[in-house]
Amino acid sequence: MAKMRDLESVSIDPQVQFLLDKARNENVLTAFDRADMMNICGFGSTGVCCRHCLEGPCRIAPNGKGPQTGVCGADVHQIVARSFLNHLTQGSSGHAEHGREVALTLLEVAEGKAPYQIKDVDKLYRVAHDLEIVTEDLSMNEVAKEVALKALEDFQKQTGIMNWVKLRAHEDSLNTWNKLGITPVNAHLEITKAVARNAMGCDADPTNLILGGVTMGLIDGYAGLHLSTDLQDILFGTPKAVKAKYSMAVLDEKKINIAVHGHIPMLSEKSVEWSRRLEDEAIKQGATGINIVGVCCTGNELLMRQGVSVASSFSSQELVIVSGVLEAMVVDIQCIMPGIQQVAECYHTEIITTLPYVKIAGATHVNFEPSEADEAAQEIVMKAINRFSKRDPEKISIPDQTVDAYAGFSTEQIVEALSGLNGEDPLKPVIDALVSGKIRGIAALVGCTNPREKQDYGNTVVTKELLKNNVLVVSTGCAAHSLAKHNLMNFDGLEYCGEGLKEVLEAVGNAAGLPSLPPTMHMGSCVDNSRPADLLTAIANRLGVSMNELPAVGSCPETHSPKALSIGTFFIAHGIDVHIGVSPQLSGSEFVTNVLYGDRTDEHEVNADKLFGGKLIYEQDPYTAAKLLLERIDMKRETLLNKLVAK
Ligand code: NFS
Ligand code: SF4
Repeated sequence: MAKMRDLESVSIDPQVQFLLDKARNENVLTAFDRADMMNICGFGSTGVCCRHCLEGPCRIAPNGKGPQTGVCGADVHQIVARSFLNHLTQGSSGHAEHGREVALTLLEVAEGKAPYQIKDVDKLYRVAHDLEIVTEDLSMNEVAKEVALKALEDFQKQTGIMNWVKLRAHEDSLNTWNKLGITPVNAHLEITKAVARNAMGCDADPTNLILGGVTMGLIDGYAGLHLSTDLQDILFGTPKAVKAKYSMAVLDEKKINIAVHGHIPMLSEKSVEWSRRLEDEAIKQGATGINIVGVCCTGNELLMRQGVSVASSFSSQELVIVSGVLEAMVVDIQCIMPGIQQVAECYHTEIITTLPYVKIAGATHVNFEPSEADEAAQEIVMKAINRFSKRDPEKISIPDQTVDAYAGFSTEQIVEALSGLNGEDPLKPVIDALVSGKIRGIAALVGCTNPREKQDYGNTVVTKELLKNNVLVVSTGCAAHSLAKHNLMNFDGLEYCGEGLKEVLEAVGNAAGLPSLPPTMHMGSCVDNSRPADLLTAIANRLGVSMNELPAVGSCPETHSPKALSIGTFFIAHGIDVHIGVSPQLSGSEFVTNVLYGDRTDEHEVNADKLFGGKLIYEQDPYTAAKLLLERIDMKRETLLNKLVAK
């Protein structure tokens, strides 16, 4: 048996340590321990192993000792670039599928075939107007149908530019992509093209392959993030500031506990509704009610719109089950560890999959279609209720301290809060603060937690270092979970902020009737990375500059998912620097790392910084990472201020 890390090395969250200890004592294996048992392969981890055809697998020996090309003649740079494109294609296709599912749901709702109501009618009309849909003679449902059809065109059209790129992209960024010939036409076409060009015997130019990867970033950003956020806001409401609770302690021993896990909010919204409607059935079973808790991004979606409590981020998802009080874990798509089924078999928890293309051997499947959402949600909640009596009292143990967090900071909500200070020109207070230096820059702290990494450590250290240096921090995804649990989304965390930043947060908060804004602002799930992008686009437009001129960065200290790579690439395509704290498995090719990590001052002819004005920063140590991000912020700040003075 491999030696397991001690509890403090696994997570900085004592509740996660507590449940991992319980799991170990009960001989239940979870991702943290499986990570310790895994031998890391030197070829795979540097990206030099190719399995693209049956002449292989081929691997390139490091240090020039052994074969330097695959059987087909592919060299190490081609192989590494292809494996990078592979990751990006995988990441963006997940988000594109998410967008398409939401678009189809909106269409069914508009046609009266699915039991949801359009919650944000204003946003529907705003989006319709910006998509140039003539709404005058149309009913609300007809407008919704037109919007849904425009969204679906982004998976069908054969020429032109994707509708959502036209709708949301900054003009200067779009010009850059057009010049490079990488602007996407439709998501399915581009994903198929990426898979095809990546096959044996196709694209063998590493630069061209990386540019193909940037198109995948744009697919992620527009067919995935922006399209999903816009349509989800229309369907389920645009988030407003909300107070909620975090940590494993949100589980309630007296209630039927149901964890909703995955990404798309269609099912989880209905699960919340039915948990309220079936409360009496729970009471009949001896429980005091039904408690829905969130895991991963579905948790973020429900938190943002319904204030539902969040139990766990990605890496500790199995430990929610180890509490012994979870009746059911209902999953849809993405970031669902198959391991939850093995863990569930050690307790009374029922794992329920819901989509025909995401099943887990051994789990229960309840098919979910938007048109039959009520029936499915009712069946799922009843299954959970019926599990309550199967609990093993010997195995029950839950930590008991929840943490308060403020969330719900959609771009619309931030602008509304800012208009308390300046109703005419809401962005002016932020811009004044940026110019005066009270705010040094803006950072989006995003991405995952990863069982190989010390949970929450990188996410919280980078954040605290940036806050201390007066960087305004917004957050999404599982990273937001790390920040919330460690008091960085409630007023206790204001102590980490530098004076200038604190002053601004308090001024905006006061104008909105609060003691302050929280130290970091939760903008939602990973598809809601569209929101920081929207905020930065608005600031750039207000200043009359390109996005790559803003002192803005993204940081993803603990990622595990290729989705984080494709989202990061989306930001780099706008010239926003992105830090990643976990190896992106590229180090086998100096050429590829030069293109991605290279600086605008490098001799290397082509690199991301030169093409887009932003680059990838790979740095494992969170303190060093924060320093590197601040350097880039300062570099861009100086140029921007000079430009503004000259104007
Ligand atoms: Ni994002 Fe959300 Fe979490 Fe990472 Fe997975 S849940 S889409 S990929 S692990 S943040
Ligand atoms: Fe080997 Fe080339 Fe086939 Fe890859 S594509 S497995 S390098 S022969």
